[in-house]
Amino acid sequence: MQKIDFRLYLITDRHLLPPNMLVERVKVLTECGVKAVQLREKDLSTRELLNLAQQIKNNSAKLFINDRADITYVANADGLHIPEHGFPVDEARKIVGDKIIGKSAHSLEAALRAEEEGADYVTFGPIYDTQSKRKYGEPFGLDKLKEVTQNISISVFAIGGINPERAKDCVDAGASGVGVISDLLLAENPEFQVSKYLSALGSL
Ligand code: TZP
Repeated sequence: MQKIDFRLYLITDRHLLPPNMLVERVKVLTECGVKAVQLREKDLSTRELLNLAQQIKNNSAKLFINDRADITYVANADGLHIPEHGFPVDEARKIVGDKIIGKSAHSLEAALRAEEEGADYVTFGPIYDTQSKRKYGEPFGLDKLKEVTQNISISVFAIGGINPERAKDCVDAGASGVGVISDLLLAENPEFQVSKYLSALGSL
């Protein structure tokens, strides 16, 4: 199993930012201490996504690609993140070998299945209300998070409506870390915001 050596996991959504700002924003956040980034831009062409991946790859953080084993391989990213109903992990490994593979889980059953398939981590959520609540469904809350963290042994990243205070509560519920979109991408003071997360999450 691959070692997950980060607690703060930035997930992208370029639509939250002004046009063409994503690469710069990710660069700033990684310079502030974000150690893992998932490129989650589901509406880009293969060529556009590859281009973005290659630009973001130059940062010091680990790079994960959402749902695209081919781009993970070609861009030599560090890992692949598979949606709940995406490739089974063992099939994805035919393309990405022993790179890190994570999977989204929206239930305990899905988290158990991901672990059994050989995923290195899961994201579980939404834990809290998110800005785009309808898109991600009703929030699960900390009790459901706890149920997942108590029943699987791979790393669990809590996702959905996370902020630094909530990150601490998620870790207390057994999460290894948190996946964050808007609270990092839209932070007015990225350095301060990242430092709040890093102190809330603690060291590995
Ligand atoms: N999966 C569950 S909630 C979510 C995803 C991708 C979005 C989280 O976004 P935010 O802005 O960090 O609440």
